[in-house]
Amino acid sequence: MLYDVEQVRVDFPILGTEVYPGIPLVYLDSAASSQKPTVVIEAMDKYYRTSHANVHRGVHRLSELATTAYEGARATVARFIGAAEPEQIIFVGNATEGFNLVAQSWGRTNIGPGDEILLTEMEHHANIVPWQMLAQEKGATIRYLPVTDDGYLVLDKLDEFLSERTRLFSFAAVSNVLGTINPVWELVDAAHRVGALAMIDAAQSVPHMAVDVQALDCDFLAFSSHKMCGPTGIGVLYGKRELLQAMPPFLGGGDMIRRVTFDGFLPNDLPWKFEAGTPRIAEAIGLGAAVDYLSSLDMDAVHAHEQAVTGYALESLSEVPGLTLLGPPGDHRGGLAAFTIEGLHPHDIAEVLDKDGIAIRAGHHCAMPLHHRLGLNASARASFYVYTTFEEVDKLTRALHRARSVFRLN
Ligand code: 7TS
Repeated sequence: MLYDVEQVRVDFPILGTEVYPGIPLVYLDSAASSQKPTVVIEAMDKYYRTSHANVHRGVHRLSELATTAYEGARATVARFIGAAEPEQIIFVGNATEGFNLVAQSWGRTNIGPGDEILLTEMEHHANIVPWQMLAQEKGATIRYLPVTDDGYLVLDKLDEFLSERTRLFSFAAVSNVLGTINPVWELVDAAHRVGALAMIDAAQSVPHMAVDVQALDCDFLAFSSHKMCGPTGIGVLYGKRELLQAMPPFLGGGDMIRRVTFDGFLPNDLPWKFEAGTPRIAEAIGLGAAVDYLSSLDMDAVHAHEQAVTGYALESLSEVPGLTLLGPPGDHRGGLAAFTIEGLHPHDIAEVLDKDGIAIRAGHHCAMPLHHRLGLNASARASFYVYTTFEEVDKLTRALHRARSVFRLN
């Protein structure tokens, strides 16, 4: 089922470049943002060269071409995540905007004093702060399902944390720090049992594994294009039709209206009700090309490749003296490994690795509360994707040994 990774690497021009003279790029930061294949770069280039105009308004040929391509990308994304209809795909700026849209539109109409929103301790700030803003305004309470020291959600406590006061349970399918793959079905089910809605942060799952929103029965789901071979500047919010239908617009302006008078406006139909102003046309086309590219690799093969690389990485990293891996042991986890090394600051690790052309991330990875829960300020994180090789993992491990000797830990 695995594909030829060397063949895949040829599709990504940046992977053939050198970071410093004679030092090839070893890109291990795809959880922050993935690299882009030629098909995506060319789809956007071709669009600008041959068919750019504003969408939904002109009767002229170019506007028709642009509209068809833009709406075609929506249909492609809908198929990719198993949505019943393209109208349930709202193009937003990124996953972050997806959460803000739901918090501001659904949340401000449905959340009141005393209501509870359940999150987990492993969330990215994008799935914390919008709810904190909402809770502050509405007098609602946010609760956090705890994580164990080895990075699993404490599922035994679900019944304690969910109640008839819970209006929404929003959680990551895959943690961007721990790598934990959460039991999404079970969590959605648990939310529905108490009458709450379930929102999935799919920023680290949709790029890496097959996701079917109808099978999951989630109410909302958000992800970003730039982590899945697509361009920056666009993300997706999926929602159940009846919920989206009932929600007020998030941003106002052109395109999101059916009619405007001096006294008021009539909102447009889905999905345009939530897409105010000239939309992200080239970005949607790029995302559509990225989805086609990933589909051509096959998402099960992508997942299997990452599992193999991650399993190998966990084994190799365990041989680095003083290294502590964050998150669950074993290889059934998302394609990333965050860690600390005794006596070395994560930023120092990242700096030493950079000299070898190895890009990793150091810091709190936008999950400060989780790091706090684990008693850390920061960690180093290597993350893997469709193009990561075992040799790159070897380079990472060698460089970590080198980092220890640079700081005289050997
Ligand atoms: N949710 C998760 C689980 C994420 O990993 C990220 C980005 C987001 C939400 C937000 O995505 P955005 O595109 O809206 O910014 N995570 C990371 C990361 O781990 N390192 O850099 C960005």
